[in-house]
Amino acid sequence: TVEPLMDGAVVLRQFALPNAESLMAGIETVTSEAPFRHMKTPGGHAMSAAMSCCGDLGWVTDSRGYRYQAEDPESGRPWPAMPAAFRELARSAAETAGFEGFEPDACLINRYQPGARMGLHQDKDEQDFTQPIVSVSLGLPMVFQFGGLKRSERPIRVPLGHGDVVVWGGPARMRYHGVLTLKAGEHPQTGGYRYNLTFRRAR
Ligand code: MD3
Ligand code: FE
Repeated sequence: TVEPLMDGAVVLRQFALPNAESLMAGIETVTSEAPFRHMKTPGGHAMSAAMSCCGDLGWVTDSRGYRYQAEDPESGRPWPAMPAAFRELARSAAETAGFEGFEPDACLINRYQPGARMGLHQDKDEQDFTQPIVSVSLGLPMVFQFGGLKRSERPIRVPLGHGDVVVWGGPARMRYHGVLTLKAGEHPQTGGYRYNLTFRRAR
């Protein structure tokens, strides 16, 4: 079902459910080459979510700032290739939401353990804001916060669960967003974690 969230944003409930096993296998393959790590923000704080990336470009943060780059800074090697199952899911979700021909060049993998969160922020390190962002939730449920174009605007809360996919584009692309603190739990496919795949066109 296509559930409009706000102008430019739709939730595709359980859209990724049939592919959940292959997505989890993809996460396993990618993170065996580029292990999860807690990157540091320019302010020196460790991100509470552990991250890895795949595709031509990966998102990184360190003392120098936020950016996309082709190499994993931990190994100096290119990021692992984006698994075909990832690419195809992102493309079909975008198409279902009305964005034809989405070809992500970057996939950020976030892994949340209980207590992890992501504060309100905008995604603005990409070059083309006409391209949508596709996000896939796997494992433990969490509450997503979706705000306005200014941080001061009060966000709405959207619960997201295993297999839910959200597509953000057009007027929703620059909205502030974040996730509330993950509560402890146990999920049959992911154990004590929540994973989020975020597909982007970075360049
Ligand atoms: C709404 N991740 O990695 S994904 C991020 O659940 C990030 O891990 C969150 O925000 C997570 O940057 C949320 C959903 C998301 C991603 C990009 C957006 C929502 C967005 C860009 C604009 C508006
Ligand atoms: Fe974000």
